[in-house]
Amino acid sequence: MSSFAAVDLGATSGRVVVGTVVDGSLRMEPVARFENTPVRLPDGWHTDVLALYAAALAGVGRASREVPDLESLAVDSWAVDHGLLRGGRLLGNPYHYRDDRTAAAVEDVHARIGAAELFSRNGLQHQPFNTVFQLVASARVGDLALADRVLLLPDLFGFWTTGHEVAEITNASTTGLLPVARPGRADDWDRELLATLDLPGSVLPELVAPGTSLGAVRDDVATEFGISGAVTVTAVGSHDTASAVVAVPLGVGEGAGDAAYLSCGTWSLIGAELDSPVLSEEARCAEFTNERGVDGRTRFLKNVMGLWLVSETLRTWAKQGRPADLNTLLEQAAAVEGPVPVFDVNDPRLLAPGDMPARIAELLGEQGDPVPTDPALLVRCILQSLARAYASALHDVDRLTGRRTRTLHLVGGGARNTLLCRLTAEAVGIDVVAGPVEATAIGNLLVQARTHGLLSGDLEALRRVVARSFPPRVHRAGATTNRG
Ligand code: LFR
Repeated sequence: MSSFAAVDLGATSGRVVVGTVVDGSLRMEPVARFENTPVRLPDGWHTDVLALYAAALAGVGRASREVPDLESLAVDSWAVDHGLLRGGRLLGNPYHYRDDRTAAAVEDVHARIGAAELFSRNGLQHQPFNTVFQLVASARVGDLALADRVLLLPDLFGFWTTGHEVAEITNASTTGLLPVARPGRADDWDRELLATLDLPGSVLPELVAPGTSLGAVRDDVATEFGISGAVTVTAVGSHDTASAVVAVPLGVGEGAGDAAYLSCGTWSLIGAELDSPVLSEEARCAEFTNERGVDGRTRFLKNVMGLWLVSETLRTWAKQGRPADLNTLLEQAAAVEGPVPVFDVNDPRLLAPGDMPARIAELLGEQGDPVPTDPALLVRCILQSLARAYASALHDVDRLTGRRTRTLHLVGGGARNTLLCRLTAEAVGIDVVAGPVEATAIGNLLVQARTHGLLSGDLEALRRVVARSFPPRVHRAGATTNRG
């Protein structure tokens, strides 16, 4: 019975999860969990990629010893971040996307190509951290000229473990340097855009689709981490959101066009799965993105700031010597009665690491609202503000696509947050179907299992496996029930 290891790198932690298909259901077992803490150096915020690699591979080694028939591993992570390499050597610790070094690069890029034209080429929501801006920032300080290769983080792991340099296409679509999908046109990097921005196209590797086998784990890696020599590395939807969307039970028991998703973790990605991108001026102005999904689908969605607002608030309190327990706060926040002030969670001032309560207080102050001093009240204010943003984004999804959403699937860590699910159901006014919590790891495992012949069929077939294996919890505006 073959097993697969998903290495899922998240904003605050990474994990290795082993999955097996038994009687058409997916069984999962966590084997390792490790911290991911961005490190602030004098030149900015960085990801400690070597620590992540060592912890992830140690986890795969453990899986390989405990599960003798481990067939493959696959890595997914957050998007846009990358390593610069020369002659196969990593040139430095990758910057973290929350670092604000790209401000001047955004201006440089827009001086050469207007925001509307950029959107018409790459279909992406403007984010100052999109790889295109990061690369221009690296070029400005001379770093890019030292590199002969740029690898997004999961592809960097793929290179270190197999020796093959590729760019998996779902994650490549978040760089800003890949043209939107057009029927009948082969996929390639946007060479014209690269030339316009004076970026060397030669640093970008060959594109591969999810479901491509990258080959066996290198002997030296297998020996170092105690991984069986038979284990291979598979490219899946290596953008975590792409893998999460695979595991949304969309269209199971409902009309395909009736459902939207909210992948809710550090970020909240809310949108619909479409056959082709929406490139209207309205979509650009509403800050929607068209990212590539697995099997050529389009992830039409909006990035909403997400539970980062809560985690960074807790981190701030801990640094100030006032640590708080999230579960207790959520219980207290659920009991809050009466009106709570709300703020714009998408305000760019909330993006960078730092004192989150102070920045929220500033936003509330600007609109003349009282600033909650009680921690539980602040948490309630954040969750209610998120729910309002979800309702507005979902309204835009319908407006921009001409669909009418009747069910919202909420997957990821946020599905565990009953208060958030309830507030979301109240704000959007339709059923919120919560789960699976581990959607990203599940999507990663399902694509591996399909690549290696344990499952077959389209995404709908994979989603039926999800629905069978992980019954969701339904939140209605006034009540919560278990389904399945
Ligand atoms: C979610 C995510 C989002 C991306 C953000 C930054 O984890 O991948 O999709 O916009 O992180 O990379």
